[in-house]
Amino acid sequence: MTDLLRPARPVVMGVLNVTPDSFSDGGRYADLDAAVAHGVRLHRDGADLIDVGGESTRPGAVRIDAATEAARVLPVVRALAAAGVPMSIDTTRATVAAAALAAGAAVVNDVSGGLADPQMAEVVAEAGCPWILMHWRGHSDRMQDLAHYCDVVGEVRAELAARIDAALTAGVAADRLVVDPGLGFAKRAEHNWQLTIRLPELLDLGCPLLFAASRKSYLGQLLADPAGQPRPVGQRAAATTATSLLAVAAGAWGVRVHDVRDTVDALAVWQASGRPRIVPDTDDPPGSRR
Ligand code: PMM
Repeated sequence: MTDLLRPARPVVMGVLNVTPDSFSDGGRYADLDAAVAHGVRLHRDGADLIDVGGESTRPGAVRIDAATEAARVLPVVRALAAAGVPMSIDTTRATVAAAALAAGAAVVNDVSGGLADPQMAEVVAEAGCPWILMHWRGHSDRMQDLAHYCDVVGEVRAELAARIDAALTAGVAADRLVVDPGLGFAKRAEHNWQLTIRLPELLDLGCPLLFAASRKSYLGQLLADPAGQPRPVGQRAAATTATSLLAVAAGAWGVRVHDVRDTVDALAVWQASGRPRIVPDTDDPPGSRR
């Protein structure tokens, strides 16, 4: 999987939630055939990885047990593996990750950055697979109470650095790690925008960075109607593509999106135009904020 972490072009992860209650696609792919067909479609649209998740992480979501989560994701992972579709498993549980890796997933996408389950590092170290460490402060039922920062970028950066150190201490190889600022997870809209604007400060942690803004509520707020009603979830694709492109142009390794085709098309335009970079608006020399 070395190529995946050093790709010739930005990586696109397509979201496949096999949950009844995810904020954007909850309930649509709870049926096995529908889930597999959607995963195959996203792969054909150009997704490098299909991110299969069985537990909703929308704000306020109540946890399900590990057996329920495994029963949702494993048949889908098996079927997509048989169809030759590369996958990540979106889970915070070591048992689910291990079973999904055995069933054909290639990457662990852990929204808790290894905090929710102390066994996760061991599973990843043994598998030798890439591990996406997202910035996280607590489970979804209470995460919005944890959205308090003096300097959101500095604090997210420091907390991600601690997760990188913990992973290395547990024996995970440095070249297996990907970081993610965790947009919307214990973050309000202003926090998400700060993390977007100051992405280079997270990039100089030295790991590939995944940016996952797709259809999130801060984009709905940005596009609210004159009465203040947020733009509905299904009508946030253009804003998602724009923010994904900004992140890639700033140096992100990859993006996690629902609307794969739009994203792949936008990245093709960016590549054809010479991959223009966004220069951060700062006088600090690279690495000086470590
Ligand atoms: N967001 C969601 C789920 N999984 N994984 C990573 N690495 N980063 C994220 O921001 C992230 C994630 C929640 O969104 P969804 O309901 O659309 O899957």
